[in-house]
Amino acid sequence: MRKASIRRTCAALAAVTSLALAATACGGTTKEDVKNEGASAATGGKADPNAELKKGLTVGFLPKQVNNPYFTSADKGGEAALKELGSSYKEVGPSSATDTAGQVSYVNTLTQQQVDAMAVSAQDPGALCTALKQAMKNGIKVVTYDSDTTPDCRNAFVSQASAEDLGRTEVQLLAEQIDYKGEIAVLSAAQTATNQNVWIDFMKEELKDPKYKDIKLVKVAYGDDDAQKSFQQTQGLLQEYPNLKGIISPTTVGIKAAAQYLSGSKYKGKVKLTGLGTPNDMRKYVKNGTVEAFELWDPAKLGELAARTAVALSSGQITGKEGETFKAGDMGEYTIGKDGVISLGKPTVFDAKNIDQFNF
Ligand code: RAM
Repeated sequence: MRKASIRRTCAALAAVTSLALAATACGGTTKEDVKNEGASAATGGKADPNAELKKGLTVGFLPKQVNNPYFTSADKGGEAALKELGSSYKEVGPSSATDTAGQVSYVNTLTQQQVDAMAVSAQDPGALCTALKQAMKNGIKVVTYDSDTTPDCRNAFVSQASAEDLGRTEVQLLAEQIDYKGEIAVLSAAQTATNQNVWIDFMKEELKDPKYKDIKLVKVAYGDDDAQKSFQQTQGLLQEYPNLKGIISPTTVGIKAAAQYLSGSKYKGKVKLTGLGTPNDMRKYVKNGTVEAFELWDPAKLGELAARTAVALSSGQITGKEGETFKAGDMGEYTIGKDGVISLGKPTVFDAKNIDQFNF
């Protein structure tokens, strides 16, 4: 076995046992070695923009939820990019968006399997951090995509768009539809979801503008990215707030379930709904007058960029530091921003005029 691979095996052991035990079991690998390797993984060493892209890598995708069509599209984008780059793809993950312990054990599994990199959408950043740090100590590159952790728990975050833009524009879309007046609610995903929580904070910021003085956010409800729970939460919102004028649902599962409820109720077309949805899920509700406009990015492109970032990190082209640049194939050149964030670009607003041009 080559030295690097011995080190990786022993470091993987450290992920599942304790560092001290791994150091003993691995003889030549001391606690200090593991610590040093971890430190350079976390800070990333020095980037070589001209380094050749490595082939034959294995990149594990760990979405928030495997049976969510949004992640199916995203991860397929990652899979296609890895195939093109001559590397392997695997996907593991929980079927519920509130199985935080499950996500942690999937991180540990990928670490034990000694993947070269992992792309993770965090259900709960607090719960995942220790396991991700352990993965990085083992030399595994960690990319978060879709839903971030804190910057110290990953090498880079591939963000769908600016969180601020997403939060503010969802409020703007709804405000126009309700003539800047009335009670509104948010139907979110899981209470711990980093992405939804950041967007909701920016929604609240946007609502502070005096032009929204007649709009009142009455409740943030959580449907946990579960279709049935999201449907029931929508029903509950209308019962609790009979004067509700609009709902923002910043989750593809939530907005679809809310549209389904509204379209079969007396509120259809009267209570406005916007947020983040896929054109294929929402087409029917745009055509039947339940929904006027909503937005999203292309999830497959997000997955592709996560895969390309993982390979660039594993190849040493980037380390995750602000200002580093890399070529993401046909997607063009990306520059790493503050806190290791790489932003996909601007989201698209979908309405009756353009929705038929999109198929995802
Ligand atoms: C759901 C998930 C995902 C989010 C999209 C908009 O599929 O909560 O994290 O980015 O909606």
